[in-house]
Amino acid sequence: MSRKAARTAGRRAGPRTLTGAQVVWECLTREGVSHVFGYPGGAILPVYDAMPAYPVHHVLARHEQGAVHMADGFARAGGGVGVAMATSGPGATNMVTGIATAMMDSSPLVCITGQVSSALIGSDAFQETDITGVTLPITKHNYLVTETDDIAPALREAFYIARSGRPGPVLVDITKDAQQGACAFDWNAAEPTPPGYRPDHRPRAGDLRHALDLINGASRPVMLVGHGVILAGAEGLLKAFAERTTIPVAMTLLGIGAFPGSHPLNLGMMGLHGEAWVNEAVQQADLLIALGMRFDDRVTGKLADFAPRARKIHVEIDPAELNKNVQVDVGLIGDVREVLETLLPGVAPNDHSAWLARIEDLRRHATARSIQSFEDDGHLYAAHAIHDLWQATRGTALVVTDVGQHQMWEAQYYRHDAARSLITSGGLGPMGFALPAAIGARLARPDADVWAVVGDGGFQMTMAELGTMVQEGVKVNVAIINNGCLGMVRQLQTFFYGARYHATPLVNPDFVTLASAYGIRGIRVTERAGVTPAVHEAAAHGGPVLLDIRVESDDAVYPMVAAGAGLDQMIRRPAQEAIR
Ligand SMILES: Cc1cc2nc3c(=O)[nH]c(=O)nc-3n(C[C@H](O)[C@H](O)[C@H](O)COP(=O)(O)OP(=O)(O)OC[C@H]3O[C@@H](n4cnc5c(N)ncnc54)[C@H](O)[C@@H]3O)c2cc1C
Ligand SMILES: Cc1ncc(C[n+]2csc(CCOP(=O)(O)OP(=O)(O)O)c2C)c(N)n1
Ligand SMILES: [Mg+2]
Repeated sequence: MSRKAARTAGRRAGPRTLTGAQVVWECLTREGVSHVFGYPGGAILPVYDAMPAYPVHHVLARHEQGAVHMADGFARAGGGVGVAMATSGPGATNMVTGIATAMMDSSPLVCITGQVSSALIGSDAFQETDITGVTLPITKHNYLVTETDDIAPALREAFYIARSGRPGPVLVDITKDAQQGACAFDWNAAEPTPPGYRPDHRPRAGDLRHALDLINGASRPVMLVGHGVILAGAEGLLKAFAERTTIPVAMTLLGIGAFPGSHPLNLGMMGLHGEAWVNEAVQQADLLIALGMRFDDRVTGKLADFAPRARKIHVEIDPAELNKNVQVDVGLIGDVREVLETLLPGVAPNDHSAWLARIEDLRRHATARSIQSFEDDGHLYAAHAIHDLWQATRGTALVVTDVGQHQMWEAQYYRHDAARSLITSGGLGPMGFALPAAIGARLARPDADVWAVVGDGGFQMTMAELGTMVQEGVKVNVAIINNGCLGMVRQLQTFFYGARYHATPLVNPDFVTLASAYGIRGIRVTERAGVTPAVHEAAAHGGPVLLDIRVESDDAVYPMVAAGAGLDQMIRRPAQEAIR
């Protein structure tokens, strides 16, 4: 069915008789879904069989984990809801890592699984897994649908819940007999009315006044900006707020891009691998204004020592996050965009030049220890490779990272000016995220220059998705930061386990040859001078390009706050002489 025909069908009055499988696609079409990422099997086959009549493009992943990460990357890049689909049993259980990833990072997904027929439920039938039971703690909500009539209400509610309030993944498990049955399809009657679910919160007037008093009276304020600002689309308001108040902005890993990286008020990333001056500023601040971030333990370090001199304001859409980790003076429950809109007229233009000068001093001091200021000693360091990738792409790429050292170096050395230009898994941090999430991101934003920056370990967890990339004709460039080891874990062994490197060295395949097996151009880079030309070659090439960037393995991400230490007790990079 063409898009036009589908729209006409949508306007047709009165209920029509459809199979459950057709209802699934009707609902997806009416929800505006353009792509579904999935993998078929017996229990979901009625749905797949009905698919061709609908204007939705199905992307066949190579593994259901990949399908969910693709849907997640699609949602994070494009701002809509990502949709993934799988069969019962192993198909559904393979989705678990992807669903948990989306849950931890508040990413809106609808995952649809087939289930054995309702008469067989509980009989240990072939490929029967209680997936609603399995995913109960890792979904925002889930449904087991055993009646054809219930499919449309469940799916409409699933989309509503996934995208409203604090976004998150919702799973809809549909038995095979419900897919095969028939019902009178009535879109309007399926309007979502989930009982007890109230995602619309507004802060109290008294709390707003209190917040304004604190903001207007602070002399060493810092804004802590998180993913919620991007989810709310509040970047413009944040910039106006920061510029009017001249309050500097620190970002969480997932908040990167919410405020332009090149803006003079941008401090950079805070946290256990945050920049030294940012953590020091947080610790010295007299006011923290936390916007759409959840005080993750990677951000706070030892809670008892966190920002001891600061009053704290927390703007947050989920009441459960308020005073969960950090006790605050003022909690403003609501959408950060609406809250900033309300606060903006009441904030006084301010001059914090003395405070900004003090932070600038901290920054100058820390920069002397940055690897960027070290002269080239013939080794290729990951930080240099990422810095050069940033320069060669003029900072305009949409970068999707995996998990590990390269992820932290990307956050430190690739400067992001736009929201949704860095996609990374923060809360769960599953290796294998980058390649499939980058495929989803590129499908959501076909004009973006998408780069997957991935470790040699994580790449091998989902590298089969190169097949999806080729089958779909998707141009994602891949930069493998190849240090020959599980770098982030090796780093822990270096510092805390007497440099006993058990189970962290990797024997890798020849990634360039591997790429060629998929018909993908591969380029090996072994010295710093090779990075920029390789990035330019990738940009000029019509299809995807894979760079195997061989970097120094004996390196660590600095600064580093050890587990249980305060945010200002950072292990710093030794001076250049010391590492020679
Ligand atoms: C190896 C590794 C190292 C890491 N090191 C660091 C580090 O050094 N520094 C760091 O910052 N992170 C680090 N992380 C990431 C960290 O674990 C967390 O994922 C991250 O700090 C969470 O950022 P966040 O709170 O902004 O985003 P999320 O976890 O996505 O939380 C967003 C918050 O915003 C709220 N929200 C959503 N929508 C709205 C809205 N419309 N209005 C208001 N509120 C809203 C949500 O309810 C939620 O509380 C690391 C991760 C890994 C894997
Ligand atoms: C699925 C999964 N297993 C284990 C880990 C623990 N872990 C975190 S980082 C890391 C090493 C990653 O190595 P690599 O992908 O090569 O990246 P590097 O740190 O070397 O840049 C490991 C094993 C994880 N995050 N995810
Ligand atoms: Mg590695």
